Amino acid sequence: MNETTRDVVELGQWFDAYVADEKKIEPKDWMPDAYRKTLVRQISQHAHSEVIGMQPEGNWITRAPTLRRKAGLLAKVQDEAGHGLYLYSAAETLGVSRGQMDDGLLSGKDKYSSIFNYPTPTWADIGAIGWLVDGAAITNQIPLCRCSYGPYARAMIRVCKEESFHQRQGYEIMLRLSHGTAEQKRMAQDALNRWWWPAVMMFGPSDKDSAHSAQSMAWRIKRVSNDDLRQRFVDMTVKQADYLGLTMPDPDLKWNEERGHYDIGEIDWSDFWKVVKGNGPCNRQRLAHRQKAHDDGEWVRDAALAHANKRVARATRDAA
Ligand code: FAQ
Repeated sequence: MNETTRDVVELGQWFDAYVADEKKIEPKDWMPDAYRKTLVRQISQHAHSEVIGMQPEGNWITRAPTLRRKAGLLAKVQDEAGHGLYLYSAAETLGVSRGQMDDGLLSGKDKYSSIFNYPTPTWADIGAIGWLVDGAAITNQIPLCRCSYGPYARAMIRVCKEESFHQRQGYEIMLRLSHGTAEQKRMAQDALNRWWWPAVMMFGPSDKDSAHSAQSMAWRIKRVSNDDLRQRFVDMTVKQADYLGLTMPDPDLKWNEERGHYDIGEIDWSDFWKVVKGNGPCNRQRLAHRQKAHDDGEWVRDAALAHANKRVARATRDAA
């Protein structure tokens, strides 16, 4: 074993013990290359999801039924932009630039959550997204507050607080619609029918097919497996649907006394992979819209950079 290899082995042992002791890894700490790469992949995908995730709901800001609903939705969509920023900043601490991440998204190389490739044809979709999509996001993100990487874990604490407000505003929309006129109840049921399975799939492939889970759990990046998170979401959401008086679009859904959980029907994984690979109902539209926003924002980036360069030049001159 040469000196360098021995150092890496020792550092690796230090890293494993440190993480096992529930201590946080910070940007300047030593970390295995693969740990860094996994974090960059997951955090940047998460950031892209927040940013692309503004589009399905943004579609309804100008058409929200009341001023109160418009203000709530506007605040929610703005929050998602903020989540994207915290997450891009967390990923930058790992040595990747915002420009590299933008390129990854816009070139189609990087993934973002499958859930944001479905359309929002009615106002009830806004209720269903808040209730189901934010509900699933919180279920996934609460354990990430205990992630071994400090900047990601800390970003998640604030994100979860805001997602909790989002989930409630969505559920309240569903409550009003499902207790409203027959037409409103029909809209709420239709939205649930269309969003349920995509929300169940958001947690990613089942544990046996999840390429990264075992290593990510060993490194304490992920704290709960995809299937266990999915089960938590199902158990919580079935009761909420009962309270709304809506029917889950799954004839095989039933309480399993022995397991103490709900069983669900078979998930159509072919539909999930079709969407993940770029062929869902709105994939192309979402990326084209993001590309246009990026192009339109070029002058803002140029102006910010020119301002920053001017400040650096002034500080250098003053210091001389
Ligand atoms: N969509 O081995 P695993 C939100 C990919 S934020 C697309 O299990 P991993 C807030 C996965 O990347 C929603 N791709 O992977 C909001 C991998 O491909 P790769 C986003 C998916 O990383 C609400 C491959 O499949 N949340 O909703 C999906 O261990 C309303 C194999 O999968 C996060 O990103 C999917 N659903 O576990 C915003 C949370 N699932 O990279 C606006 C953080 C899997 O090898 C409005 N992320 N894939 O090419 C995570 O917890 C994890 O990354 C998982 C996937 C659980 C998503």
